[in-house]
Amino acid sequence: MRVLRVILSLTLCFWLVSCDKSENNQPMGSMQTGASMQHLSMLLEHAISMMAQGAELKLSGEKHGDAMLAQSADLLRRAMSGPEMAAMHKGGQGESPMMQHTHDLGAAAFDLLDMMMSLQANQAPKNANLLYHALNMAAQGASMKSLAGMGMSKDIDASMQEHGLQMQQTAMLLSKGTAANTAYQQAVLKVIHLLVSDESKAMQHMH
Ligand SMILES: [Cu+2]
Repeated sequence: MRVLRVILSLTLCFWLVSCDKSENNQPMGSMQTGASMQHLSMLLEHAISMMAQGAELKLSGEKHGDAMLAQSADLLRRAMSGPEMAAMHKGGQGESPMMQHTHDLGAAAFDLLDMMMSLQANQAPKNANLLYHALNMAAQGASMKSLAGMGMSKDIDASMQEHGLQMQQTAMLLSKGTAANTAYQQAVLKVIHLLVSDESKAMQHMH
């Protein structure tokens, strides 16, 4: 993250200097791309959090659960195949570890969402409530970390980062205590694991 911050500030310096001379015609400069990536991650993480809550409501027979799952699908599509993602791939960022991780997470989330959409209220998977709680915690923790990673507020960022990490550790602890016998349980656990092994880990492979 520190490296990212240095890169971002260098990019900002360069941008401020070059702005005097010419207009910046590139809609997706590298500073903007970094911010877009964090924003897309947050959208993705929010969609996953909604999925967890939607599936839980659906299993308890609430119609609103279906609406939440449908909205999650819209958000997932918006994040994963919107114009920002297309621009980043066009700009040559499709191969970055962070991008690959984001696509792994997106694909796992789509798989799980498919299964959630075909759930019936009377066939709750075992440990469903605990799994949804862990999934929600992992997603919200990741989201707090994504926001902290944008570096907009120094002191709060540190607290957000720390609490986000705590939530994810608890999510892992909870998910370790649940069985992974069915395809459904495995799909939930896969998303939790991908959320917890987030892009900051993927970034470490770069240096
Ligand atoms: Cu991508």
